[in-house]
Formats: sequence, C-alpha cells, structure tokens
Amino acid sequence: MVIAVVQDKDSARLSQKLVQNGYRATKLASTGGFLRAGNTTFLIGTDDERVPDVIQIIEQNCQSRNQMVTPVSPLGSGVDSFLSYPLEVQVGGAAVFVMDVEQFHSF
Ligand code: 2BA
Repeated sequence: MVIAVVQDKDSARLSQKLVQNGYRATKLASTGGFLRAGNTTFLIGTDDERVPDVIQIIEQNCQSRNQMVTPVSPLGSGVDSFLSYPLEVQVGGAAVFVMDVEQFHSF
C-alpha cells in the first residue's frame, strides 16, 4: 500500500497517470497539519514489485512549490487569541509512505 500526500494542483494529473498505468487508487481530501491548507491523499493498493513504479509515477507528476502562507498559530494553551504572520515554505511534491497490507478483501 502506497499512501501519498500531494498538492491539490497535481492530483488530477497523478490520478490520470495512475489509471493509465493500470493502478487502482482512492483519493481522499485532506488537510496539512502545518499549513492547514487542502491537499490530496492517495491510497494506492498494489503488489510489492510494482511499488517502485508507483513511486516513480508520483515523483514524475508532483512538483514542489514555494508557497506564501499565513498560518494561524495558537499563542498558548488557555489563550483565546491567535497570531497570523506571512511565511514562505517549500511544499514538497509528495510525502510518500509505503506499508505492508496484511489482508485485502474486495466484495
Ligand atoms: P503541511 O503539514 O501543511 O506542511 C506543508 C509544508 O510546510 C511542508 O511540506 C513543509 O515544507 C512545511 N512544514 C511542515 N511542518 C513544518 C514545521 N513544523 N516547521 C516548518 N515548516 C513545516 P512537506 O514536508 O512537503 O509536506 C506536505 C504535506 O504532506 C504536509 O502538509 C502534510 O499534509 C503531509 N506530510 C508531510 N510529512 C508528513 C508526515 N511525516 N506525516 C504525515 N503527513 C505528512
């Protein structure tokens, strides 16, 4: 199982390429914990030997970008006010996790 967190801008292209190459994928709308901006999480179930190819497809279709953001940071526990400040961060093309799946059932 490959889990990939990608930027929304890349998700349509990645989805298309995965399908073209015969992979099954599920897209989940997700939110980054740091930026609190929308991103897309792909769940791609495939055989072990095809994992390197999946990673290559992700790498080729997701690009890193610099983003100016205004995150909202709590000042501290018990304090109701929030501090906003502009910040430039490089958001990676994809954060990819590979994990073993014990069982898979499809009914
Ligand atoms: P976010 O958590 O919104 O993070 C967006 C970008 O902000 C990150 O890009 C990184 O460049 C920066 N960033 C994150 N936490 C930071 C911190 N504590 N201090 C300074 N800068 C920070 P990426 O590393 O490429 O991550 C893009 C998105 O991938 C993340 O969105 C998150 O949704 C996911 N992600 C990345 N690493 C993850 C991990 N270890 N576990 C779960 N999700 C992860």
